Amino acid sequence: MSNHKNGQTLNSLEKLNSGQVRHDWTVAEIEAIYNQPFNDLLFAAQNIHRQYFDPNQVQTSTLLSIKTGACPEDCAYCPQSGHYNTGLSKEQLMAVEEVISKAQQAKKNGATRFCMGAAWRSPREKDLDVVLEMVRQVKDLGLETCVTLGMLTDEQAQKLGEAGLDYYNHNLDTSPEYYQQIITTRTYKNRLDTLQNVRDAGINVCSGGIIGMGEETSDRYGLLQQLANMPEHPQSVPINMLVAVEGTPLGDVEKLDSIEFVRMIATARIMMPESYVRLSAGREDMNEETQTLCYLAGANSIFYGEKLLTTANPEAEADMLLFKRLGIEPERRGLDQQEMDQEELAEETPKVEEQQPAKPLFYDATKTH
Ligand code: SAM
Ligand code: DTB
Ligand code: SF4
Repeated sequence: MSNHKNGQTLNSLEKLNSGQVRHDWTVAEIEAIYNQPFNDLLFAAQNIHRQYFDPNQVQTSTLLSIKTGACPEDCAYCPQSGHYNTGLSKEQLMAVEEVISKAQQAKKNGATRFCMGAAWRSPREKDLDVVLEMVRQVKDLGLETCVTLGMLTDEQAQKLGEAGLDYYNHNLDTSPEYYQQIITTRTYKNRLDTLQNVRDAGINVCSGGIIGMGEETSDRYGLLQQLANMPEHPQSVPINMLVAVEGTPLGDVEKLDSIEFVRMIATARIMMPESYVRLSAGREDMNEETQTLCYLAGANSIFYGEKLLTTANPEAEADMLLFKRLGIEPERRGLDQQEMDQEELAEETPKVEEQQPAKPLFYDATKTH
């Protein structure tokens, strides 16, 4: 039996768990969803997930850091901030050809989206021109494109939209209240303005946050409230578990309880039923059972490939092996129709060796060899 004390509580929780697309969530409602008994929470999240998505498909994105380190911002979690000494070697903006060759590799490994990240406060015009070319050429490979470049002006967002960018990643990271403890070099409002510019340019929004930064649970509710009460839910919601990097102010923060992480995923799924919820950074430190619970809780997107931006991610092979054990298929939606047709044809056409007469299953002792 669940611990619902009376019919009233049950009814209101049932309503909250119903999978309605809403933009007026209160903190009390989010708290009630997040803290309900774990089995009830996962059941509700999985139910909603099934109303909106194929429960056995997960979208796969590969990340590449196209410009690494020496960032002027002071984000307390980030190994790339120039304010902290994390021993990271800095790299200038990569050449277009190099990025394209990495994208081709990612596609060969089965990713459908290629995300390019730059350690900038905001892009300079001449750098943006190079990124625009990367976006065009990655798109030409038949991959979905995503970039994360820091703050954008209206004009910069428009240019990215015109280049055909599919997603822009810009995280709110935490609640407005906890934000000041994490970043002082730009405001929460700056972030919301960039997201507005991205939306206005017709680009899909990828926005989420990080948990395990020493925040209160109320900060997690606050983050979810900000995300879900936007005029449109972000099409993609990355939930990162802090990767604690030595040398950053959060380098020795206490590790988050994995059940709390799963609760966060499930609550995001319930509040933003149409959005892809991405099980993002932190998987390297998560066992397979926790990741499995995240999929059950409605996570349906991952970063795929052995590296995030500067830190480790599980090997692609290990992810595929877990998918196989779980009967999960990588989503193919990001591919263009022609490629999906080709894949289908390849599946339908038996390979030459499959057309040979079947070998006898047993050794036939009546025959002389
Ligand atoms: N500089 C750009 C910006 O901050 O918007 C783009 C790159 S930045 C690395 C992208 C996101 O990565 C951050 O907003 C943060 O949410 C996430 N991130 C960075 N370091 C992380 C860490 N150590 N653990 C988890 N997530 C992290
Ligand atoms: C997001 O939400 N997580 C990704 C991506 N968006 C750009 C980045 C994770 C970075 C983890 C630390 C690192 O590898 O540097
Ligand atoms: Fe710079 Fe982005 Fe890292 Fe902040 S999160 S320090 S803006 S690279």
